[in-house]
Amino acid sequence: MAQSMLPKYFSDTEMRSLQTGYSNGDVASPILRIKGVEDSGNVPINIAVLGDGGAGKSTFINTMRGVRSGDQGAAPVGGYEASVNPVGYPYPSLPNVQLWDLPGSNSLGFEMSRYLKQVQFESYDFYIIVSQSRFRESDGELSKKIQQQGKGFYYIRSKIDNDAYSMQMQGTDFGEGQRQIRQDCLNNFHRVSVDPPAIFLISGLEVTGYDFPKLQNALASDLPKIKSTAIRLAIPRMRQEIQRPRRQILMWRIGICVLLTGPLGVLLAPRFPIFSAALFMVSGWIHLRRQLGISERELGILSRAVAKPVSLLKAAMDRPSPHKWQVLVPKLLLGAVTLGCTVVGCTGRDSLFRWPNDSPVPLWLCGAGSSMALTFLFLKDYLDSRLRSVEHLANSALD
Ligand SMILES: Nc1nc2c(ncn2[C@@H]2O[C@H](COP(=O)(O)OP(=O)(O)OP(=O)(O)O)[C@@H](O)[C@H]2O)c(=O)[nH]1
Ligand SMILES: [Mg+2]
Repeated sequence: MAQSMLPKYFSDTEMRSLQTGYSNGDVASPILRIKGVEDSGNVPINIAVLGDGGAGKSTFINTMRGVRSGDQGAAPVGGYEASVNPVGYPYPSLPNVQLWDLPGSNSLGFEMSRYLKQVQFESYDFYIIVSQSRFRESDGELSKKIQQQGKGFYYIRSKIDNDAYSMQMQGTDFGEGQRQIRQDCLNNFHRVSVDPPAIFLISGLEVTGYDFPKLQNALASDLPKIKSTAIRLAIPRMRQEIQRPRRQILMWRIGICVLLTGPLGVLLAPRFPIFSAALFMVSGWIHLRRQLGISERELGILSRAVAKPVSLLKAAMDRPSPHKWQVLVPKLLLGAVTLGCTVVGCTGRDSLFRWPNDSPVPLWLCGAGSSMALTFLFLKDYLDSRLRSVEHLANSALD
C-alpha cells in the first residue's frame, strides 16, 4: 500500500520548516500548526473495512457511497478481482473520509501477523469489521489488535437479509432473532476480553433497511471523536518527525561526551572512573538543558494562543515518565559498578582484581566501560525526557 495513505498533516516543505524552526527553539509553531489542523476539521480519516473473504466488505462500501457494484469506480464485488492491496474510496457524505477495502483476512493465505503487515493495519484511524453468519476467531483477533492501539471500531453483521429470510422460513420472530444475534456478538467480545463496540446488523444491499441508517448516523456523529483520537495518536509520531534532526545532532554530541568519558578517565584518573563520569554527565546535562529549554517567551506565545495559563503548561511538561523504574534501575546498577571500581582503586584494595601479571588495567577498563555506559544512558534518557516533555506540552495545549 502506498505510503501516502498514512495521515499527512503537513506537506514536506511545511515539515522541513517546522523542523528548522524547532531546531532554533521554536516550540510553539508546530503545536499551533497541529491545533490549526484540528480546528479546521481538515483531518484526513482513513477507515479500514475488514473481515473474512466474501463477508460483504466491498458491497458495504459501494452501498455507503451510493454506487452499485457494476458502476464505474465501484469496488469489485464477488471476489473475482479482489486485490491483495487495500484500495481507498472517498466517502462523499463525510469530507476527508476514505473507506479502505481490505483483502479478506483469510483470503491471502497469510498468517494473521503477515496479513496485518501487508495491509499496514496500524495506519488506519478507525475500523469496521464485517462478518457474516457468525462471530469468527479472526474477528476476535482483529478487534483485540484495534483495541490495543487505542482506536475505535464498529462491528457489522452483514447479510442480515439472509438471516431474516431463514427466520421467516422457520417461523422465528425476527425481532427475537436479532436480539439473539446481538447477544451472541456481545458474549463473544466478552469471551475474547474486548470491550464490545457498536454492533450493526445490516444488509449491504439495502441502504434504508435494518441498521444501515443507524450506522451512517453513528459514523457522522462519531467523526469528531475519531478525528481527535487520530490527532492525539499522531502527535507522538509528528513530534518524533519534527524533533528528528535536532535529536540526531544532540545524539552525536552525547556520543562525543561518552567517547571522552572512558579514554580521558583512563588517561587522567584511571582509579577514579566515577569522577570522569560525573564530569561529563554534568557538563552534558548543562548543555542539553540549555539546548532544549523552552523559553518563557515561547510558553507565553503558546499560552495566549491556546488560552491556557503558563502554570498549567509547565505542570504538563513536568509530568513524570511512566517507566521511571525501567529507566532508573540500569543507571543505578552502572553507577554502583563505577563507584565500586573507584572505591577499589582509591583504597588500594585492587590486588584481588589484578590480572594478568599483577596489572591494574582490567580494573581501569571495567571502570572506563561502566562510566561510559553510565554517561550514555544518563544523557540519552535526559534528552528523551526533555523531548517527551514537548509532547506533554502539546497534549495539554491541544486538550
Ligand atoms: N444477500 C446479501 N448478499 C450480500 C450482502 N453483502 C454482500 N453480499 C454478496 O456476497 C458476495 C460477496 O460480497 P463482497 O462484497 O464481494 O464480499 P467481500 O467481503 O468484499 O469479499 P472479498 O473481497 O472476496 O474479501 C457477493 O455476491 C455479494 O453480492 C448482503 O448484505 N446480503
Ligand atoms: Mg471485496
